[in-house]
Amino acid sequence: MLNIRPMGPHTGGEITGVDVKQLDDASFAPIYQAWLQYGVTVVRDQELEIEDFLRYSRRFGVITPHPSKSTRHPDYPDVTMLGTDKFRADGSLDQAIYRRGAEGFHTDGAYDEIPFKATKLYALAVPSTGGETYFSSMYMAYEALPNRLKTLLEGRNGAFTYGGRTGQTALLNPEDRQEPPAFHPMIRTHSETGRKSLYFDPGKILYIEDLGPTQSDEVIDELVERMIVPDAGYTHQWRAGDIVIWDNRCLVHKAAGDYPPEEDRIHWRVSIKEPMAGIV
Ligand SMILES: O=C(O)CCC(=O)C(=O)O
Ligand SMILES: [Fe+2]
Repeated sequence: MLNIRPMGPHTGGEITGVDVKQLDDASFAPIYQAWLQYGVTVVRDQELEIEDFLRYSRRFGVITPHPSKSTRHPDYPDVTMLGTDKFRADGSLDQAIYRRGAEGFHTDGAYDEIPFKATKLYALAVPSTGGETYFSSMYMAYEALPNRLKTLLEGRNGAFTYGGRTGQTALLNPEDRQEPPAFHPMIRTHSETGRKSLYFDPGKILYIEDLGPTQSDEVIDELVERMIVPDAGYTHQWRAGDIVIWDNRCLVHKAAGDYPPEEDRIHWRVSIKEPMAGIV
């Protein structure tokens, strides 16, 4: 029987007693609602083929191939492989693969004009220790901002690129490294919940529009300090067969990146967007 329970004080929900391959619309509805409520949910104990994973993922939106072409699944370009090929031919560890997503809290896809609504992972192999994923609510980060910052950021866009101010683009092909920035409101109203959140990614933001470079950098530094607030988090401990999906519109996340490198930690991943206005 379908069971949904909270995993953290505000963020994170666990769904058990379901086979996502056999879900009709009526049974999917509470799962989607729980996802909107908790921001990140895990469905445990799933046995999926890649087509099952894609089919279930399409219930959440439009799957979009990730710009990192070198880590796409060879037969399914919509699927990114996480954690495979992490050793180079000479035996050295490729840190860009091993520590992917571990550099800091971030939201996926902010460099795109239509940023990612959701990211979904399916765990094929998990290490015996470490390798967690951390999440934190940006609704709560927004609510905790001083009024001075709420006022300053309201109606103002941030400029975002894949490599941000440090220009780290190791996983992109050279021809894909020079994309123009995408602009998004720093205070974002969620299209489904109507709640306001802070939309911020320290690794991808270049500047905040209409502030001079000095003030822009100062505000970015302050937001780094303020983006993670007490009780807003959830730490996911992976089990093989977990499907985890998070809402990039109102959550940031980060991989722990600290598992024993000789062990496997392998996921399929899809990036999911909202349908474009006018296209059903
Ligand atoms: O591997 C993880 O735990 C998360 C990696 C990440 O940031 C992502 O897939 O977007
Ligand atoms: Fe990520």
